[in-house]
Amino acid sequence: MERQLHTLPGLPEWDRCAVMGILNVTPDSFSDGGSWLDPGWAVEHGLSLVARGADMVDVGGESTRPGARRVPLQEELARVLPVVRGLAREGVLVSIDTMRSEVAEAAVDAGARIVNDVSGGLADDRMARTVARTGVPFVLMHWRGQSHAMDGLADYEDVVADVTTEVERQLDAVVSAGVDPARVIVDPGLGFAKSRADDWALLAALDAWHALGRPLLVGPSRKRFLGELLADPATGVPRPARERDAATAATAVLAAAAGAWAVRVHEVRATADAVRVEAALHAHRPAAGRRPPHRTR
Ligand code: PMM
Repeated sequence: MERQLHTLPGLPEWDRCAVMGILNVTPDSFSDGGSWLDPGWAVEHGLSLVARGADMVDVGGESTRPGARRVPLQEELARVLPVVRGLAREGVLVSIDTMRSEVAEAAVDAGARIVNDVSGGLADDRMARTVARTGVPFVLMHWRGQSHAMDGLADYEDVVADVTTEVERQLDAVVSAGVDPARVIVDPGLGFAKSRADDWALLAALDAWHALGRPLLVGPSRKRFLGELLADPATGVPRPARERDAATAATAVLAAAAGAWAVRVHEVRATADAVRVEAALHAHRPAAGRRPPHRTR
């Protein structure tokens, strides 16, 4: 199948799956919490993500790990704004990872060029109108509820059909609120109100997402389904989060091969290399219908 290239207004067009580096300015994110709370360190880390191959940096000030509680608005603003400003000033393409319209708006004012809302506009009913007003691309992730409750919400008849239908519904809602559909990126929300089996089923069916006609972002990085896959065979203890990067890069390649627009990862170098390998292979593949003749000896 020919690969669809998506043009998002205001963003570069990559001829391969793009890489979004993760920068969590939080004390408690599940794999990098506490590492980048100082704004100076956070900006340095964002620049190092770019140096290692990130096409954009996703700055978040509120952990969404399972069980996490909300942080006050002022705290979230204080965490992210100096970092967004510092990275934008250095020319980095910054995405703001937030469920709050106030944070989205202030971050765009500070230089962010993408709003990434893990609730896809459901957590804050002013989000869609705010995004429409700012005119920046919007990552709309599948979401069923806040982190403290989401593990109890992973109940699906058919996870692929249910998640895509719910994302379509979220998409209709944000478009009715004024968001330009050409600026929406969709995301299945791996690990958010999903069992491990649900995550695998969604990854196995990424091709189905092309029916939505929107670019696809996938966020497998260091998530539980990988930790459990790589659990210690003797004890059954999941592989620690920071030792899941090779599996993350492998998953990113599979997402790229399924036509994902971007992958969101903590450790950028391996994934940035891996998506380039995938793109080179794709470019050298004979066009559909022109299979090389079968050789016999
Ligand atoms: N996952 C996390 C946070 N933000 N945003 C998008 N669009 N997709 C994701 O899968 C996603 C996200 C949780 O991971 P983290 O706490 O390590 O950032």
